[in-house]
Amino acid sequence: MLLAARVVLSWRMHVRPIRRVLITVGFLAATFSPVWAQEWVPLEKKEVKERRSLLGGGSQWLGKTSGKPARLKGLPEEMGTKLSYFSARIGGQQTWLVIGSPPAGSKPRTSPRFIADTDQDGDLSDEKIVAGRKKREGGWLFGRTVDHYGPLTFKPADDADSADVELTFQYYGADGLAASPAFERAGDVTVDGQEYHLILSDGNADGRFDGFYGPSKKQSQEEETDSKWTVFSEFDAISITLKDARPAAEDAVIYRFWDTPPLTKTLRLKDVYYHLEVKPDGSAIRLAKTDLPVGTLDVGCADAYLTLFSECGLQELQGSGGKWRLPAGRYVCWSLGLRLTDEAGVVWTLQGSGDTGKLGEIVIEPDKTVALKMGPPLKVKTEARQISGLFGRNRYVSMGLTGQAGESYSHGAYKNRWRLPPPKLKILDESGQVMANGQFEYG
Ligand SMILES: [Ca+2]
Ligand SMILES: [Ca+2]
Repeated sequence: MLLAARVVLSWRMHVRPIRRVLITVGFLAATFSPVWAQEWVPLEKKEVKERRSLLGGGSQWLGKTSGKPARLKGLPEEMGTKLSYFSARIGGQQTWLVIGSPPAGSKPRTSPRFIADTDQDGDLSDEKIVAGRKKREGGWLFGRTVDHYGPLTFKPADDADSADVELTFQYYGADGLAASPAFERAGDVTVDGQEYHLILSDGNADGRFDGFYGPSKKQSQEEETDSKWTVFSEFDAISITLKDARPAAEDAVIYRFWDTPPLTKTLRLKDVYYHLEVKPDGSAIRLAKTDLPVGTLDVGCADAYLTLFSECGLQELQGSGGKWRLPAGRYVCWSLGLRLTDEAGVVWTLQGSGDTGKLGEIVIEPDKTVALKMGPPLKVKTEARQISGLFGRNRYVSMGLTGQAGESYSHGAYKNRWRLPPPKLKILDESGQVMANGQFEYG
């Protein structure tokens, strides 16, 4: 008995120093965790030579303004008489840009002249006219030739401390004008033994690189993909690819959906989340492994697929019985649909057609399950309209498919990659006799 007590006592005396050593080792490990998680990785300023896609790399699409804006003055006469006016948000200020005619007597394929209010004072008499050059974009087969201008540096006349915003412009004729960052920040970062190539773009044209994306109510309520897209020009963008991967390699782009998704505070690489810190001038980035509180989204439909955006980046969800573990936070649904592979290996797809219903905005809470049933049974809603035309009165029947969460689907299913012919329509009388036959058309 005495011996046992002595043994216990001596063990206790030993365990204390051991614990102290363990605590010290733990503290050291926390201080000297892997270099990639702690060190700032420098990013070099690089000229954007070729835009990867039409709206990639943080380009802003600028719509034409009808007529001359009242507040704009000092337009040089050499700009010609055929003028198109555009406005862009540069450094948070509305800024005017004008496309004119090509110089008089110039060769047929000469770019029209361009002028921009680079000091943002509403006066163009203090600005230089810019000559453009023709540039091929998007390859020879599917690409097109655009008029390219810049780089031009924008800085407000009344704020000498604000950051320079350097942009190039691409004129697509009647289709409009795009403003793109002239420079980006690029570098390589090694995470868990894998080297990645990383590019930051000043997507919201304010001369800074730390404009992180946050899902907005406005974006979740937009039904059209184009309108959802415009929200992204309010934030900066990031591109992350496996270093030295062949461009065609499928897994080279981390986010397959887009080559330049919006910059988010957290990023997922190989199912591990990393917190991102960016120097405002884009000169360095720091990644640190992070544990996020997670919850569950359950859409109660094994064939569903969803593309969601949150502060943790893009989530492309499919499989696992329609149940996914996600970091807690607010998500905006970008697109959805149903996909099923039959016994013959044929993939059937029914794409969502814009209205995401209750799935438009999803809030995931830690350790909780959000149940939002989507998919079948689908409700078919037909709407008949009578339109009087030249050849008498016609009845038009439109059809909509709605799932359990109120999400709408396009009524043409895809068999593998091919869209099937639109469904047929029969109008029956009370006794089941066919009164009329019709065929839906995609519109
Ligand atoms: Ca000016
Ligand atoms: Ca920015």
